[in-house]
Amino acid sequence: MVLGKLTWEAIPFDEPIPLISGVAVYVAVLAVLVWVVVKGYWPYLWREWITSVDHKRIGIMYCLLAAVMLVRGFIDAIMMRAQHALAFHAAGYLPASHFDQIFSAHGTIMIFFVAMPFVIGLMNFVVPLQLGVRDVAFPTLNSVSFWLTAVGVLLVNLSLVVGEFTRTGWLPYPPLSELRYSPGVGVDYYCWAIQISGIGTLMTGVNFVTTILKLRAPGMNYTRMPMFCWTALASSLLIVAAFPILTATLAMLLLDRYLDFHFFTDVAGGNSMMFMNLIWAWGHPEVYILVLPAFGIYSEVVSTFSGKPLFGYRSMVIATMAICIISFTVWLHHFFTMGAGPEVNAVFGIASMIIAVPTGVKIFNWMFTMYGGRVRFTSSMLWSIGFMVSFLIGGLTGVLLAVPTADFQLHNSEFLVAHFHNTIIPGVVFGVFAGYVYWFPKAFGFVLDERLGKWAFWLWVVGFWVAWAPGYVAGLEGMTRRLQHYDNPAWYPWMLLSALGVLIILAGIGAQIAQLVVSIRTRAARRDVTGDPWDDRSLEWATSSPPPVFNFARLPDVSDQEPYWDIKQRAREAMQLVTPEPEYEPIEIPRNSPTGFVTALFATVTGFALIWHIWWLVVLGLIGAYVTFVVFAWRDHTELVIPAEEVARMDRANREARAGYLRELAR
Ligand code: HEM
Ligand SMILES: [Cu+2]
Repeated sequence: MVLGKLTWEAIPFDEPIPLISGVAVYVAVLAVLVWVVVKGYWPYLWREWITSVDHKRIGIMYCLLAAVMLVRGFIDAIMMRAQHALAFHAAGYLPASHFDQIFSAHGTIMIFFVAMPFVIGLMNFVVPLQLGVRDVAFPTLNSVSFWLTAVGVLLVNLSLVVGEFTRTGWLPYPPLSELRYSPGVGVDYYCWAIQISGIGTLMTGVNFVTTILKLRAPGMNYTRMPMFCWTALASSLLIVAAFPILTATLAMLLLDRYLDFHFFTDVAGGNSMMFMNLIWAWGHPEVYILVLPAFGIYSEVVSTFSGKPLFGYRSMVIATMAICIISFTVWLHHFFTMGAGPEVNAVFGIASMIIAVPTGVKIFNWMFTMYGGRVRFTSSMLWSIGFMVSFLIGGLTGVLLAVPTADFQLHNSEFLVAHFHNTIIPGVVFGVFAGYVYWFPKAFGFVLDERLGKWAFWLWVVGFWVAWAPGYVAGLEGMTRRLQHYDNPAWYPWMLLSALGVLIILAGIGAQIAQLVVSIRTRAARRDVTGDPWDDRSLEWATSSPPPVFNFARLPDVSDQEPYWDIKQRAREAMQLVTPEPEYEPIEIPRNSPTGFVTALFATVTGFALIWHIWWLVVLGLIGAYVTFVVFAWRDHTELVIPAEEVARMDRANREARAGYLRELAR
């Protein structure tokens, strides 16, 4: 009674694979924590990272979280494709109940805890720097957002060891997800993890809309904003508009499960198709929440490494905002088979195809940016080119699926699964990888190893195609998705080939890990003292690497679209190496705050207690969260002020280091 539904039976002793792997992960995490404490790093971690409200630090933590979860989600993928390779005329090695949890966990983790935090992490790190400002609009809220995302991650991983994860797929469709058919805690783990992290994401959206609309360097009007900021704005607007729908929909499902409501039950007046409509009213915009910022990254990278301004800046902005709106008008293509009739299906089919138009505009813009430029094939440029070629095919198969008659055949097949991996891996994952190698020197002050970076790229692209081209074929041959085993000999060779592809991707991830390790060990030789390792064009490169807490000693004056290129140009022309020293003023920055971390602790307790129906603990958790909120709201400390002399000292060091570089340029 005291512990609600929680008993010893919650520990899956009869399913050794998740139990052992889960325990291993937790032991590893604990070992790292003990090591941190023993070595005396805890105060540093606490002061510089955990309680940090600096957008750069928060951005880096988001990316780290995403990278770790990418490995976790990828292990799930290996397990699924291994099962598909073994389970022809056989049971394979994964029992059905475990296989179901794996594809559900893989999808959930990859979308919510890899793609989202990676994109949001890069937005966090880059946007304020590109806008030429000191931080986001609400720095402490930003930290709360991050920590709530971490709670979601924690809960999903906890389900490995205590209880179970959902078996309903990455979106918990009723009636299967209703209490009657899913009586365990799996769906509850899913729902509370997504509810808690979803609140964090919504606050991120609010934060970035406010930041981009209200905080920009003097002179940076909308037509001078870098493309990445535009796409971050579009993505944040979509978050603000779409995430409340997700939260409300899952809240209704939770009401069904906890309080016997009948929103989606198919009895007592409920309607499960209502869930499909609502969840995809969030779900399709979600696709663009992820991919638009990736398009922004490609825009920055392609322009930098072609040595030219972005071709068709205005058409790019218009295309981005058009996608932003059209993405809300296509949700029904996820369930053409619902039976809404040919007219409705035709409308949504055509709307879905229309989205391909602005996307096509973008592809042409990137190609024209490269055309006639001096293209440097660095690894971030390779990711961008690999994206253009691969994404084109993913987009085209999407247009195919948007034809309702074709979709009646292909929906829920491996063809569909191949299609969306074909958009999300080259579209989003390659994008964040491009951003990672591109902005890494800005974050850490040294450049990543390019040779291993190129290895990683080639292994990933080849692996991607070997893993997913077979999916298209198997799907056309009638293989449905989420199959734990099968008897059709036509599919078998394709599943073997796909498993080989997954191994090649594994080698690609290995190359990325090696790249990071090697680069850290040889960092002294890879130092970037110029702050501008790629001969770049936008403002984040105008400050040192890594940037000081306050980003810019004086906010830059912006007079056109490529302010930093301008500064360098003027230096070249006037042979004027260093601008006269500005008058330094004291800079106020927000103080560190444990609010985010403490809120997350209480959110974890509350979430866990809700999942297991431990009501007294729910009450305690909520009171704790409320008290945290009140304490933060009543704080009366002043912000931290960095005195002018200190600013001057830091900035002079930076100017000195760059002077040599500018002198080179002026030659
Ligand atoms: C890195 C390489 C990846 C591989 C090899 C892979 C493999 C797979 C496989 C085998 C399935 C199940 C197919 C089936 O139903 O038969 C799957 C499902 C899925 N994957 Fe991936 N995946 C990868 C990356 C990603 C990424 C990056 C994302 C998203 C950001 C993602 C999102 C999903 C989703 C949403 C599902 C559907 C889960 C469900 O059925 O509910 N995957 N993936
Ligand atoms: Cu869609």
